Amino acid sequence: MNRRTFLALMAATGAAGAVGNASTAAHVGGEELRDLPEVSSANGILDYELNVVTNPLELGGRQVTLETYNGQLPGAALRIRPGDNLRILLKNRIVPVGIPTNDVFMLPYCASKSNDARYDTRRACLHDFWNRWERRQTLAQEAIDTNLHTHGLQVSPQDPGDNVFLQIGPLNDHQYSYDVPTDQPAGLYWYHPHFHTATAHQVWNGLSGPIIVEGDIDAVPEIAEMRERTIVINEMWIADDSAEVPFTLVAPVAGPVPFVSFPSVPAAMYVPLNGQLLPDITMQPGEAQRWRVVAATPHRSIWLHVEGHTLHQIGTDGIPYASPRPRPHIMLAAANRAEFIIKAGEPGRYRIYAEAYDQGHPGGPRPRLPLATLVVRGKQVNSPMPSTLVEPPRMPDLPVVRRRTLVFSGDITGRTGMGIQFLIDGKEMDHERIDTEVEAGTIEEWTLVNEDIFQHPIHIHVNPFQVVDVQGIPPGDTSWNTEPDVWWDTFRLPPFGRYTLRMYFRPDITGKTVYHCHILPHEDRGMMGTLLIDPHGQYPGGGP
Ligand SMILES: [Cu+2]
Repeated sequence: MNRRTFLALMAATGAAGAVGNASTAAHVGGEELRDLPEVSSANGILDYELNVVTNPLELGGRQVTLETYNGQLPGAALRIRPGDNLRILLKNRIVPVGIPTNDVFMLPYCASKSNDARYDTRRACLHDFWNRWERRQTLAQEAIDTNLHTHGLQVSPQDPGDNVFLQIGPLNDHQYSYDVPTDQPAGLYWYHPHFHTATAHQVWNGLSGPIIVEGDIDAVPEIAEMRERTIVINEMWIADDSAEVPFTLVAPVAGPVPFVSFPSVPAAMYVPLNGQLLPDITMQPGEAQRWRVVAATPHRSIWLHVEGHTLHQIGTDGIPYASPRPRPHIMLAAANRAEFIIKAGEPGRYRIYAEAYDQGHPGGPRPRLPLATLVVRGKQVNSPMPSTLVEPPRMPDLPVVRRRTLVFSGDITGRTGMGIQFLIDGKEMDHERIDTEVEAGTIEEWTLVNEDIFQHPIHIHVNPFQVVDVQGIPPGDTSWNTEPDVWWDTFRLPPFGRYTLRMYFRPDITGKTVYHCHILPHEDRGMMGTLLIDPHGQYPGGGP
């Protein structure tokens, strides 16, 4: 085993922090958690350029090559206020690496199908290749096309806003302009690529960054006094040999690296915080800090624990609470955010970790994963804790105009001949189709039914929702928050379970958008549907 493989294994198993030999693990663990670079709006405008560039980086002492925003892992924090105009010029400068050149041509594609009975003639194979090209499903397109999603911002899904149907090819630019509403709740949101079929690959590269909306909760006196940390948890799948994210199809397996690739590529999973493996987070005894955490993970649920400490949660998915809610641990499924106050106890070192968790993955429970160390030392202080926060958004007092049922299912056996599939109402994503049509200014209740063994964290764009009923939580699983007044933009479906959500489609935002599983390999393999929000009085509009 060479040193790099050893480090990768240590990172993958999360054991790096336990390695005592400093010369082996000099760069893994023990650095103080850094603050991300920030850019802030001024006079109601934040104008920023995001270059999606492929460049070398160091991760845990290892040289890797990643797709990044402006060369950073993760991207800079964008700090805005309700009512701002957020302008982002996205420039696609991805250089496809790690992809054998002949993979982009169709003859090798067909040669690789020579044992497949469905491709008995060259013509059938070329036809299939053309269909995949048109459906934007080839490896080449996964490599080089991108776009941007502002996750959780209640902004228009129409150009020049949060249009996730855009396909921004190599060397192309797109000017986004998001009008953030004046009633956007103050909290943590995030940005990441959303080009269907490419999303998992790009987020495995670590392409992500936080969006902080400042507002009323920042004026709570005790909170205004606190040291604030924004923590982005990435989950990165990096090949041993190339030190890049592999360009391959994946299937779920057991072990710390929960995927196998076709063709098989030995790889490791890294779960850095703000780009650092196993950093230290230092606090004084009795000091309270405000932590904002985003699970920018394409797959893993982060069941966050801080040894010996209570997490006083003040918001979920960017939306603040009326008062802090003390919790022994907080579950962050892929894409969830949690904001909480942590008050340091006695001097010492405390483990920060994702507890082992069974998220329905066919490879079995995900093992416990060390994330960081809380280091409490220095002069004793006694930071005051707030007892009340802000007035949270309220569900309008309107009748439920429509109830719907959506069925989520999966097939990893390949028995349908279509490979691994993840479906909603029996269908794969088709961006030309309208799956669900609603009217702005109304309230609906959707019951999401899971016919699959996976948990599926379902994200709905534009409008947050409340969960009124959950069925099928696995016995003894204490990770679920079913408080009916919490607002979510992403909520997990239990395996073979269901939940009912209530959603208000805000009247001022219309257009075509999506809902999907935020386990990104599931999304890329079809588990996404389109949502058309019609203007008030024009329902049903019929068609795109
Ligand atoms: Cu899923």
